[in-house]
Amino acid sequence: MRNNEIAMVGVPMDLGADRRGVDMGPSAIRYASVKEKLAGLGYRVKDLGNLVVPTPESMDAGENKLKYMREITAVSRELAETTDQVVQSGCFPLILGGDHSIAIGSIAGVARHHKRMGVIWFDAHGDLNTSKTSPSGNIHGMPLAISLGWGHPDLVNIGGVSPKLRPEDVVIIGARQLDEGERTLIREQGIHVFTMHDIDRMGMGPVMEEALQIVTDGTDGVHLSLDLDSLDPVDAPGVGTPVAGGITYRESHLAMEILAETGVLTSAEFVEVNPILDHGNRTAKAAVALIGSVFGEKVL
Ligand code: 6HN
Ligand code: MN
Ligand code: MN
Ligand code: MN
Repeated sequence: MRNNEIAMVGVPMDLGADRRGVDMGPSAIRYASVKEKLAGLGYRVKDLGNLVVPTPESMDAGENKLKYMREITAVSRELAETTDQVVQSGCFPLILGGDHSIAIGSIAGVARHHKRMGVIWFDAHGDLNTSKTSPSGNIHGMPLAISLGWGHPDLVNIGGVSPKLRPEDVVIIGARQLDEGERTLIREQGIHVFTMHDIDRMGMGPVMEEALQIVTDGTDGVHLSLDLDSLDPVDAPGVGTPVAGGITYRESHLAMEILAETGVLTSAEFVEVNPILDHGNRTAKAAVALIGSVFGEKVL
């Protein structure tokens, strides 16, 4: 990052998920004062505004196994160009979602600047489905698989080369709801997953230490993709696919604080904030607090 500069881009995407409202995530995060938070930490923040995403009601979902693939492909291409340019300009890309399908584009763009990139994926889910294994046909359940090169050619080839990531460079943290096909893939490909069970047993500190070792081993950049549904629904109720028994408020902050201390991150996104399902913008506030921690906010 040059001169402590962050470029923020909102992606009001809800075509990848079943429930409307996540398109308002970027607004809710801005309303929760993300820019002020970062400015207070000494960063210069450029808000690039939102990308344009078509409205689902104005379109046909298309193929049932890959809903809105055409539109998601178009937005992902644009987002890949945007994150690519942000990195080129020397700024740190901070992407605000939007449903998790936006990770396809953000990763495609930033990956151009790395020979090998690690990814830390906080999520209740695996997001490792393909059209063959998906129970829903929703593309927000597929972005990690797509970045690893598994999925429809139009999606995996966004931004040029595929795959963007290697399985051994990816860590999923907070998983507690995986589909059968995802479990098979995780086993076959040896993807590192720290489930809630692992977090309970080991504690978040040791989990993060192991995770960091994995994503930095042989890589030259690390992307953080944080789905707010990785947190417990008590602390982040405003998400489309909540799953009980998640990461606590403090555990999530500890994880971000450890990331801040190591300084390895080269890009980040915060996704799946759904203000319609939220209570008093609590989830967007949690996202902004986490953004503060990952950019170095300290108590003392
Ligand atoms: N997310 N595994 C389920 C599916 O439909 O593929 C849920 C996916 C949720 C995706 O929360 O980003
Ligand atoms: Mn997700
Ligand atoms: Mn999720
Ligand atoms: Mn490795």
